[in-house]
Amino acid sequence: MKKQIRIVIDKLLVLTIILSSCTSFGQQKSSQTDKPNIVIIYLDDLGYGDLSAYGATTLKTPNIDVIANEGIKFTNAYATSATCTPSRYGMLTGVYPWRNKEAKILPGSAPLIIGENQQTLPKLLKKEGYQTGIVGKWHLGLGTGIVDWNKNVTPGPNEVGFDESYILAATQDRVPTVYIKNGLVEGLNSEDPIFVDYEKNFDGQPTGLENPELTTMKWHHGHNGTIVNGIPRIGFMKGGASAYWFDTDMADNFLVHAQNYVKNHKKNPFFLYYALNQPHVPRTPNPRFVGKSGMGPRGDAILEADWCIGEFMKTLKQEGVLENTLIIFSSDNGPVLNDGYYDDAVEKLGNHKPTGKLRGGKYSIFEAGTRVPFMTYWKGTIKPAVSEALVCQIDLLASIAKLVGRKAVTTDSQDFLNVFLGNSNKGRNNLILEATSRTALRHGDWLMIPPYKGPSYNPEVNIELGSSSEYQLYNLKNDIGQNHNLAKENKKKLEECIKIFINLRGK
Ligand code: NG6
Ligand code: CA
Repeated sequence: MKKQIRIVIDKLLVLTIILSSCTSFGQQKSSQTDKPNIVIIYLDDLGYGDLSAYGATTLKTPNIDVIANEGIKFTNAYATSATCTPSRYGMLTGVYPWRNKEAKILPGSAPLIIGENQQTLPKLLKKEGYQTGIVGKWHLGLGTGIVDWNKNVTPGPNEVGFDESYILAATQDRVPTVYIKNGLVEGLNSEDPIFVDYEKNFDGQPTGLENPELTTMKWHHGHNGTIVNGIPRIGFMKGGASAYWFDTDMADNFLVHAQNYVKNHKKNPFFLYYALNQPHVPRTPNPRFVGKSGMGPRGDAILEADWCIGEFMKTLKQEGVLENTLIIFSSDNGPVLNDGYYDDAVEKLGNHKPTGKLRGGKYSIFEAGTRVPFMTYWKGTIKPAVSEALVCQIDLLASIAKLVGRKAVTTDSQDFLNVFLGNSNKGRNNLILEATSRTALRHGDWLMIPPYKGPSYNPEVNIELGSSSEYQLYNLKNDIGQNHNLAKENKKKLEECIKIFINLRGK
């Protein structure tokens, strides 16, 4: 009798295993045929050399490394620009930012620079039935000119394709220092309205310039306006105290919102743009991370971001959508150490090289301005690889359109879905790069920078900007550090690059 029961139990077990493997086969199949969820994880000012997967040794980023090592790690991938606003504009619209003269670092009071009729990545996905959300840094302008922050702030992300938005308006170092949820300042008390001004201060409001004794973080350049949480900001603000964010829990707050977005939308395809605040200034890691990198707040903020991403990935797994989600990881521009506050980023750097082997940094037309970590990850669909293909964040629009069965009408964005999924290594032939209104051409292995007036070096941030009165031509295959200007030696290649550049730039 006992033996018979044993046999029945064994049979049931075998049946369960067969059934469960059928289900997982079914899921596997549907993950490739159904519309996958799409998540863009975007960091702010993370450099090419800041991740252990990209060669950092003193900073360890195990969670981001999983995306790099189990997905495709791109080594020749670019943001469209060396600063935030233009990069984000390029990625979300698929249009080169230098085509829009408003696409430059914006104050927190600037109007929205994406046209309400303009094509955007989330709009395109909505047409295919996607739910769309943004959590984190926006920095593409809000409203049409004069914003009343006490009313619905519109147009904004919700008017250019996002069903749901939970954002910081500009940057963590700019006013207003509040979260905005679907156009409304979160936690605002109508008896204490909020006002923002970028030209002049409000009477009696302390500033970093006049009241340094009230600051806990000291400003180095800029950043001497209204003080919030001891941190002097860019711009002036009064009122709205109940709505102010706590800088040290910003990362946790965005993480929870990103996790909740997944939990609340997992039943149907979703697109989530998770735009983290780290490691942009002011670097305010939660006390849990303070001192963990030995590199001061910049290193600690990167470790905090790595933890957030690990937690976010756990949520995707726990909610059962990891195998049906394409994750794209990147950064909006290259690294900077001192970006306006004394925060030990320079003093405690040690041997760490945020730019890796690249020259320049944030704001620079040299490589470190725009060449950034970039990975694609889709568990069960993308095979681990390293790709040297030349690609740009601007190509996500056309490539994602292809993924969901649409054809994007676009001049600048190119479809490299096969490259992003690891089925091809053939990327772009040409790419125009931008840094603070200057442009350069990447052509194959070559990088050509036309002559530019203006300083070649910014002493405040200690970064070479890449401007020179002469043409510069570098062969990045042999000279990734851009040490040998071949413009005089290789006139033929220079002429070829100038022609292509003029053709693409249209002047
Ligand atoms: C600069 C700020 C810098 C940073 C940057 C925007 C000064 C002196 N410097 O103007 O601190 O906020 O703008 O960074 O104010 S970005 O990553 O959003 O482009
Ligand atoms: Ca940035």
